[in-house]
Amino acid sequence: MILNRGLFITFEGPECAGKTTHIQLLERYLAKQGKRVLLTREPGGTEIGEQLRHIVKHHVGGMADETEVLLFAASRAQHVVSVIRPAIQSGMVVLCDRFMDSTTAYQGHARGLDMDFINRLNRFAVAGCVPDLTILMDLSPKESVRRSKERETPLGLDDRIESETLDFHERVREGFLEVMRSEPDRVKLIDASKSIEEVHSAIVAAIDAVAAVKQ
Ligand code: T5A
Repeated sequence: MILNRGLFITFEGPECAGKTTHIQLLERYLAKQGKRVLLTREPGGTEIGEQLRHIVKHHVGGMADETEVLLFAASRAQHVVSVIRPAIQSGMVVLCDRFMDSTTAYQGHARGLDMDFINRLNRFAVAGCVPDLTILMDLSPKESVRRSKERETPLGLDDRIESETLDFHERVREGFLEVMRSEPDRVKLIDASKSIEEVHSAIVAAIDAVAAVKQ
C-alpha cells in the first residue's frame, strides 16, 4: 500500500468486539510499511478527554442521558482540534478507537435521544473531520459478554455503560448496523466473531482498498 496523504480510520462496534486488539495489529502492519501512525481513542485522546473518559465510564450516582451525550461530544471536539486534525494534516494515518458513530449508536439508538440533535451535535464536534474509513466490528451482545467475563477489568472499577442490559446492547448493535446501511461507502462491516487472524486480514483488505482510492 502506498499512501501519499494522511488518512483517518475509525474503529467502531460493541463492547469487546476487538477494536483495541486490531488497532494495535494494524499499527504494526502500517509501521512496517514505513507509515507514520497515530493511535488514539474516544472518549479520551487528550488530557481533557481522558478526564471526561473517567467520568462517563465510572461516575457513581447517576448521570442524565443529556449530560452523557454532551460529555462525549466535548471529548470529541477537543480531540479533533488538538490531535486528530493536526495529525492528518501532517500526513499521518490516524487510527481512532471509537468516534462519532458510537454517539449515534449508544446515545441515539440505545438511549433514545433525539437523532436529529445527535446528528447536529456530531457535525458540530467533528467540524468536517469525517473518517475516510470506518471499520465496524460486528459482534453479538452475548459474545461481547462472554469475552468481557473472560478478562479482568483493568482498574477494578465498574463500567457504567458496559454493565447496561442485554436489550441496550442489542439496540447499540442495531444502531451501528443502521449507520453502516446509511453510509455504505464509508462504513465497512467486519465479522468480529471470527479468529483474530481472519479479522486482521479482512481489516487490511478494507484499508488497502480505501488507500488505493485516496492516494
Ligand atoms: N461510548 C463511547 C459511548 O457511549 N458514546 C460515545 O460517543 C463513545 C465514543 C468506551 C465506552 O464509551 C461508550 C462505549 C463504551 O461503553 P471502552 O473501554 O473504550 O469504553 O470500551 P470498548 O471500546 O468497548 O473497549 P473494550 O476494550 O471493551 O473492547 P474492544 O477494544 O473492542 O476489545 P479488545 O480488543 O479489548 O478485546 C476484548 C477481549 O476480546 C478478546 C481480546 O483478547 C480481549 O480479551 N478478543 C477476541 N477473542 C476471540 N476472538 C477474537 N477475534 C477476539 N478479538 C479480541
